[in-house]
Amino acid sequence: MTNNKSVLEWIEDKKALVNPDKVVWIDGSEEQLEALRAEACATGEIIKLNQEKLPGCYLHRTAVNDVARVEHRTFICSDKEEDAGPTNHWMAPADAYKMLYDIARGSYKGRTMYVIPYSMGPVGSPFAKYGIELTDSIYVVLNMSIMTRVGQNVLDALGDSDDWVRGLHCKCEIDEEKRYICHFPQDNTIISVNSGYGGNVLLGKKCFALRIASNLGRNEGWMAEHMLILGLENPQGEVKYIAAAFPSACGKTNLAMLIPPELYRKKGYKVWCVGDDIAWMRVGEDGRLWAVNPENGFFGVAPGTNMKSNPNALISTQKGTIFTNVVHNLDDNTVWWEGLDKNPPTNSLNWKGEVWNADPETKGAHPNSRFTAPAKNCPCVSPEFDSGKGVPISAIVFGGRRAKTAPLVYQSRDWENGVFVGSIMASETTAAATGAVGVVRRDPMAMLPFCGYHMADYWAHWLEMGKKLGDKAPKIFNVNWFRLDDEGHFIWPGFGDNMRVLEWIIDRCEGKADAVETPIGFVPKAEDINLEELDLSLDTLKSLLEVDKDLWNTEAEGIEEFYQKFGDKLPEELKAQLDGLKARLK
Ligand code: OXD
Ligand code: MN
Repeated sequence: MTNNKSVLEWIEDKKALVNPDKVVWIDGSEEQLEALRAEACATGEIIKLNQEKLPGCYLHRTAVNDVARVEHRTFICSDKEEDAGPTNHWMAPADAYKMLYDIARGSYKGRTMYVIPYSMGPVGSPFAKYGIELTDSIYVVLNMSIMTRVGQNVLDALGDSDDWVRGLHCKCEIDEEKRYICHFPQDNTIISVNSGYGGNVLLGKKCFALRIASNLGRNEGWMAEHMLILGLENPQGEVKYIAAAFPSACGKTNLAMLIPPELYRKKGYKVWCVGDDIAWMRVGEDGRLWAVNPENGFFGVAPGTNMKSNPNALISTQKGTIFTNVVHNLDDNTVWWEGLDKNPPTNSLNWKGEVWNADPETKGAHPNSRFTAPAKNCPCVSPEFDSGKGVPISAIVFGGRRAKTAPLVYQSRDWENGVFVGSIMASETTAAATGAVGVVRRDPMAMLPFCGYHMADYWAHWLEMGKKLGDKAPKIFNVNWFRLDDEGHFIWPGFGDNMRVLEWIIDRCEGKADAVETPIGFVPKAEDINLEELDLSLDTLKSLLEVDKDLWNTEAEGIEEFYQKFGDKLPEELKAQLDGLKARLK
């Protein structure tokens, strides 16, 4: 399929290491994928679901010890430990290669090596980056074929180039004690052993599109971010794009596929989903920041997804989807998960494949059970989804889950202050849900587990990007949908009503809305957030926009303590931002 020497030599080398019975190149054709699905059904690796109700859909169960990403076994193997920074695990490259090769050696014996050429980003786009993943798992092949663009056209676009990311995945024995997800930024290489779970083995996603790509972006002058991208269309048909970063479990997929409240829909507002997890962003010829979603599908959390919380996500899963670790409804050969509806199937198997029958004492689906769905299935997928030139970003939005401290929305003073706002992003642990203020976990730009180099250098890169963008830089905001009242109830309705906040954000970008200056930035005048057809008083909204100086003084102490981790590497600009905040809080 290719004459590319760097590709052929690397594959020969890895073949000699893992010793497969045969090698199969994935060409991206439907015939080949269909044959692989049949083979995986025959071995029980996947289960074909009811093809009338769920055409093209399958169910897979992982090993019970292999159900989530493993941050404590994820390593950045840069030459110098200092380059991985205090927020990553590090291993010396030579030691890591030796250990991984010892684990991988001979592990494909009796198995097939699948060679997956894939593209992150539309093939041929200036944003696109190519990779090859070797795997001994058909499940990985089928998932990669949904999540990325796979096949011959990728090799054609790559040509003779050596500029591609090497990925080796070996299932081995799924031994937790020997599970490693290692990244070698200096070699553009990823090696993953002893796992079969999505986030650890679909190497295009977190491993390439964030950890390796954040390094590429730093070296090449662009940004790889853990962000959704959405387009907001107004009644005049103009679309403005927003990129937003939230830590896991803060509703990124829901916001990316938001359905505006009826009053907005009637006026002609629409939201378009460009991506729900990752954004690659570059300065365009016009000086603005342009973004693509490098992925081609959604790897979403199933529990809680339903026709109310996110109809667009649920509809996306109704064809061509792989479900992992959900309930198998044996009555009609479909799937179920907690929060889908109120009718758990009484004749069913749980995520482990054990008889479950809607047992109220145990969960049927794993809390991290997933769907892998093609982006094209999404009813609100952006017409620009496949655009090689990307979409221009007007606003960057950070957010987290805070019971009290952060207001519903505020705008940073400028780019530099916005980088500060991103760097101090935090969420509270679930204790917050019961009313107590939970433990604060800092997750700068939602990149804590995904930044492939020293976090302080990453902030310096953000500051550098701001200099390049100058007055064309997107405006930077922070939102918090999760303020609680004294009884521990959410005050803001969230979901589709978040549209009301997005509207203010876009109005601010266009100079159409006023704001009130506070020590942390600019908050809306309460009257400027549209509360029509919403059961929320102006006074309540005012309380949501309050900035409490005592809480922020405590917050400033927490930030100072967090910043100490980064020592001398912390950019002066951020130190100055913290000092500025403290002075304004006096
Ligand atoms: C994800 C995550 O799976 O951020 O996207 O954990
Ligand atoms: Mn994510």
